[in-house]
Amino acid sequence: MRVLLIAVNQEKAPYAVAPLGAAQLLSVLEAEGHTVEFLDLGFVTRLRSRIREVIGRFQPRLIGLSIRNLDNCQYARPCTYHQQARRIVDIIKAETEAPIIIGGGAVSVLPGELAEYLGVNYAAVGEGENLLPAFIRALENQSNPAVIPGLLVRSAQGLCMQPPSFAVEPDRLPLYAYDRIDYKRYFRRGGYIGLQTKRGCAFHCIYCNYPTLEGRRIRLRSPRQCVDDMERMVKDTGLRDFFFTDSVFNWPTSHAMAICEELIRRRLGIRWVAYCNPLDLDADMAAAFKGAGCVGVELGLDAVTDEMLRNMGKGFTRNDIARTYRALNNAGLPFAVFLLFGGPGDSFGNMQESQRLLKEFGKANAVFASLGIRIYPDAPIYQTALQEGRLSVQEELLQPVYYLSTALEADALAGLDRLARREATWSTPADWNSLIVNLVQRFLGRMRVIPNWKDIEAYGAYLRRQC
Ligand code: B12
Ligand code: SF4
Repeated sequence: MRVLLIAVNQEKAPYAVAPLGAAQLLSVLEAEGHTVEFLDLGFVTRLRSRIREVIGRFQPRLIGLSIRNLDNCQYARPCTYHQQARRIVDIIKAETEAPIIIGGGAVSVLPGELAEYLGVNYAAVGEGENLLPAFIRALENQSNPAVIPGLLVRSAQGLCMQPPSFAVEPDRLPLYAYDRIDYKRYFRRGGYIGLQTKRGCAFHCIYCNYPTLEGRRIRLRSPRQCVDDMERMVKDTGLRDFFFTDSVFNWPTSHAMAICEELIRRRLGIRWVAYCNPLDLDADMAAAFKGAGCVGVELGLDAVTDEMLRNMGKGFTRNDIARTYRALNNAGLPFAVFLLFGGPGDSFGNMQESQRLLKEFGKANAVFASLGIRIYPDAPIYQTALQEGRLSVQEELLQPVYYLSTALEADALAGLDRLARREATWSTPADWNSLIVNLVQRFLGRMRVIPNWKDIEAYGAYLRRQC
């Protein structure tokens, strides 16, 4: 079948992120013998004419839209992106009657709401590698698609959906179609080559919707296969900077260590960054990371005190954080810490204590502190918010709703900003949203200074005076 895959651009989204999911589906569909045209709207300015031109020339029988983001998840300055997706759907509908199926991170989070808002009849929840070929078969055979796991069907009778199966085995997947992504352009905007080494996350953070996106069962792509993929992409593109897009790269530990060993053995000269968890990030792992080309670790701590770590369901303690600080500093690995204040039981006193503790643990290159938890229907915090009467079941979550502990409701943002001003490495949404910081980030991206947060201390204080 002739399938047009469109990766919806997020004009105002932070960072330039290549459409990994859509490119993965492209390679799967081509392997099954379909003819696929790929349109990444990431850098397209004249949307209407570009979409019209492609549809006119290619005459697709099916259009798949990959929608990554709902919004920027920032309580301080919320910005929603679904309006852009609607504009694109309207342009498509004016050109063709081919069925439209939507998928991607944003769709998995709120499939019914997005299908209604966009006026499309098919939405995919979770991974698309089995779902999309099955959907095409159903269209070709004129059979009922409503039985396909993970597919939401919208009809005159309402919405009906089968739960997703999360049955994809990463090792069986062909490498995603990196050659159809204009990576050089993404690199000029500070981007990386993305690579996923596994699916699933076994942790239970109270605000997290990742189980809806990838499931809980951890499914690995073998270390050898991952490094084969990297080697191939380096050879073909000449680019060497990677971002491991796993929710937690260093878990399971043995998998992360095996990838490092393979990278060390092959000496590919690769630089990489990954999200990590402090649970098992000790001296041995830090040394392996360093040897394998890691240039930055992004630590998703959210909280620091044991009480708030427990309340947020993080599964590690402040002692684990202290050990990871020591290990990363001793290995000379740059790292950034991500904090998320405002969870159940949080208070200004806890924010101050968190800052004191982190200082005691040592030095991080950057600390990104934000406030307010975006509520998603499948995350445990949704139930807490309902029980506490902060949300009603009818609440429209396409417009972001944030959880904020009662003790932090008044003046919390200003309080966080004041706290951040005490440390040159700390920043808050007030900094990230400033024009000058964004210009500096763009410049660093263009110069390929990665990760762009590693020298924040050097210019952070100066930038603050300008903001
Ligand atoms: C890695 C990551 C990042 C990295 C990306 C690094 C890189 N170079 O790629 C960084 C740190 C830069 C980042 C930034 C942001 N991110 Co992010 N990120 C992720 C993460 C963990 C993985 C994304 C990924 O690559 N997955 C691997 C690919 C293969 O999967 P996929 O794209 O989802 O595609 C699969 C399915 O969705 C489906 N599918 C996709 N398209 C289609 C289309 C059709 C037709 C069908 C049928 C199926 C389908 O099939 C694909 C294959 O199985 C996800 C969470 C998650 N676990 O998914 C969040 C996630 C995508 N991010 C999110 C957000 C919010 C952001 C930011 C806005 C955060 C911020 N304020 O800075 C920015 C936006 C950046 C941008 N320009 O888009 C949200 C988006 C939803 C939402 N809440 O709006 C997610 C889902 C996390 C969450 N909490 O909900 N992110
Ligand atoms: S926040 Fe990260 S570690 Fe926690 S459940 Fe979600 S993906 Fe897993």
